[in-house]
Amino acid sequence: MALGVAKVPYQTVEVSLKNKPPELLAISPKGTVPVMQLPDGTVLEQSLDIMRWALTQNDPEDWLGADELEATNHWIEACDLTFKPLLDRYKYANRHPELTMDQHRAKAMTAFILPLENALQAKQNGAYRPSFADVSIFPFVRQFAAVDRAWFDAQPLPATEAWLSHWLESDLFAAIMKR
Ligand SMILES: N[C@@H](CCC(=O)N[C@@H](CS)C(=O)NCC(=O)O)C(=O)O
Repeated sequence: MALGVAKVPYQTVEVSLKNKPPELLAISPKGTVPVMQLPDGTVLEQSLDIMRWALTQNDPEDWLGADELEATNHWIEACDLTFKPLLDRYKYANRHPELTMDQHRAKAMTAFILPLENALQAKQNGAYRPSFADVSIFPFVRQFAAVDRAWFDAQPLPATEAWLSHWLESDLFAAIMKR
């Protein structure tokens, strides 16, 4: 989405993660995706680096908004370090039998989703401007919601649900999420 909003031309190469092509491993031995190679050969190995690079080329909607950097970093870090591991345990609960699926989900709710709901509710009363953090985080909240959509929809999370719908229904998401 950052590449899309920045209107940077790029090519995507789909790879099988079960059979990683040598061309991928040659430029990025860690073997995770996404990886971006620039025309000068520079390799960006983290999605956040790809986003930052794209928006440094062109940031028409001011997603990098320097004034909000601290809050942005807080949310991205909380998503990466706290929420993502809990999300994976909830998604693949059978691989993490130390807790039940519901218990994994409850931990993710307390640690991340409820604080996010509070932050989004507070923002609705002030000036709310979509930023880098929103786009970094909503794909993971989308995954969380999708594990048990009926359960998620029944939760009192009005701001989170509106925020998620906003991104999922955006033209930008439709343009990049080609199935
Ligand atoms: N921190 C990395 C995470 C990359 C990552 O874990 N990608 C997953 C797919 S979403 C992957 O490539 N998994 C394959 C593997 O680990 O073998 C980033 O943001 O780019």
